[in-house]
Parts: sequence; C-alpha cells; structure tokens
Amino acid sequence: MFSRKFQSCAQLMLATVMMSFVATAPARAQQATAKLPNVVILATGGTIAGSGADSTTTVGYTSATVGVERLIAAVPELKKVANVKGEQVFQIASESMTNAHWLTLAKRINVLLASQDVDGVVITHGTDTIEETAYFLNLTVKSNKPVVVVGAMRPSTAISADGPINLYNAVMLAGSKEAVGKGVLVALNDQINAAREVTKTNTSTTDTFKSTELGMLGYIQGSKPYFYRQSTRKHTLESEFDISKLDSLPQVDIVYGYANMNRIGMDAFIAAGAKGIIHAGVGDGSVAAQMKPALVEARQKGVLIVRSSRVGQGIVARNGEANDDELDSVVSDTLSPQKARILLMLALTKTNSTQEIQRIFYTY
Ligand code: DAS
Repeated sequence: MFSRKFQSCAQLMLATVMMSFVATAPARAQQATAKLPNVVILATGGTIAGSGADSTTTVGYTSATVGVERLIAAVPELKKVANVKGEQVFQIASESMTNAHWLTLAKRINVLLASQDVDGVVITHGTDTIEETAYFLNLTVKSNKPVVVVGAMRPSTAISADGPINLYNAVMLAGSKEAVGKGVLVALNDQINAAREVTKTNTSTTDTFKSTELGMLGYIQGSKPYFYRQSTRKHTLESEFDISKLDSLPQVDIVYGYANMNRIGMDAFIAAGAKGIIHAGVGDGSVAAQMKPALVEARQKGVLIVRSSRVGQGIVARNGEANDDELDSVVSDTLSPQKARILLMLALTKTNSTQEIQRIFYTY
C-alpha cells in the first residue's frame, strides 16, 4: 500500500515522537506535581492510627499505634490530589488531649501556613475530642488556608476501615480552593462540617459526626468538595485571639446539670484554681435553687460563670431561665459546654469583663 520509503519515514517520525515523549516525561511529571497543592499532614493519634487484634475488631482495639508515614503509605492515591508531607506531632488517644497539646498544635499550624510552600494542613486525630480541637484551632489559626481535621471510627486493621478514604478526602479538601476561608473543617464520612457546630453523636458508628440542627457545610463526592453553606461566626483570620506567646491557658471546668445536683463539684473546681465555670444546666441552661448560692459566691471570688446547656441544641437565652444581669453571668448562645469551655479559656486570656465576654460569645 505505502512505499518502503514512506514507511521508513513514518517509523522515524513515530520513534522521534516517542523519544521526545519519554525524554520529557520527568519534566511533565514535575510540571504535574508542581500543579498539585502542597498539603502537610500532622498526625496526633486516634483510631485512624489504631490497630485491632483482627480484621473484625471495631471496638476494643488500640488507638494511636500507626505512624504518619504508614498512614500516608497506606493511601497511595494521595499523590493524585496533593504533594503530601507528614509530621508526627503526638501519638495519643484523643480523650487524653490537653491544653498543652492544643497550643503546640496551633503554633505548628501557624508556622506551616505562614510558608508559601504550604497550601493546606490536615490533622489526623482521635474522634472523641476532634470537635474540641477543631474549635480551638478555628479560634487560633491565623490563616485563611484550609485546615481539615480528620479521624476514623474503625481502626486501620478493620474490614472496611473508614480511615483511608477519610484521609484521602481530607487531603483533597485541604488542597482545594473551595475550602479557603471556610474556617477549620471536620471531614469524615464524605461530609464537611464546620468546627463550631460539629459534634460526635454516636459512640461507634461511622456517620457519628453531625452538625444537627444548624447543618453541615457540604459533601465530598468523586474527589471534589461541594459547599452549600458556611459558618456565620468569626473564625481564623477574623479571630481576636493570639496564642503565639501563650504557654498555658486559664483553668475552666464544666459542671454537669442533673436533677438533685449539688455544689460539691463546683466548689472543688474553684478551690483547685478554676478561673471560669461552664454551668451545663438542664433545659435552657436552668440553675437549680440549691446551686444559686454557689454561683453567687463564685462571682464574688472573681470566677467567671457561663450558663450553657446539656441539651445540645438551641440558644441559651440571656436572662431566660436565670437572671444573668443579677448573677453577672454570661450565656453560651448555642455553644456546647465543651466548646463554651474553649471559648471562655481564650476570652479569659484577654479580659475578665462579663460584658466583653458576652460579646465574645455572641461573636464566635
Ligand atoms: N479513643 C478514641 C480517640 O482517640 C478513638 C477514636 O475514635 O479515635 O478519640
């Protein structure tokens, strides 16, 4: 069909194209990598780094045993969505998270995000206090770059472990433009939640993280984030809190409300040096008659009182179930007791004024 001469020309051209394709492969790979965002994974432990006796162990496993490099190696697909580097910041079950861990983590994140070589950060974390760490970072990270906190409800050794896909989604989200400026995000189970509202709602199921009535921000589907709302409260760059020079936080404790409660716990916290008390009252932050003298005496000692609620949803109304003007107390708005504790600790690093702290609770 074709002359021999034409065939040899065609073969020569094909060989030339192939050779140039192979020769430029490293540059193209470099170019492709250059296009991917740079995401740092800060590992702190938890179930996502946990291991069980066998593949059916989904409770009664050991948390915080797998290192960050193994977590990354277990998900080679991460390379498709980001250039990833890992740091093992701690290796703990998150029920043991402390204020000191939070200060270390927030300071490290702020150093990383100040670098133009870092586009986003992922924190792998136990699920028990993921909502608290995320909220603390929401108030202390000084960048609008994405910060995504991720965990897992099944250990890495379990059948259908949720850690690998959660980690993949979190890294993708942390490298995405859509997540810029959204505040600290918690991403598990293909859902994107805001740090302020998200909470663990089930002790063991993979769909445990929800923002219940105020709603999650969006979904992750097919390696892409889809946002449908964003938080209306200030966070990250808009936050007035600066922890860069802090090496501790004021002691704030939580008193849980229940029928027939007494003041023993509250008095003990204050005797041990608490500068603030979160009163997690029943209902709309109600104060039992037998507790009122304890609150009055606490205020006389200069201890700041925040009325929160054990209920979990809704606004704790100022001067509703108690006279806050008379008690000189603050209401937590919609913040859970555990998140109200975080905000009060940070507020007390700036002021003891009840009026100022009430403004802070209506702002964040
Ligand atoms: N103990 C839990 C924790 O580390 C395990 C987990 O769910 O991550 O928070």
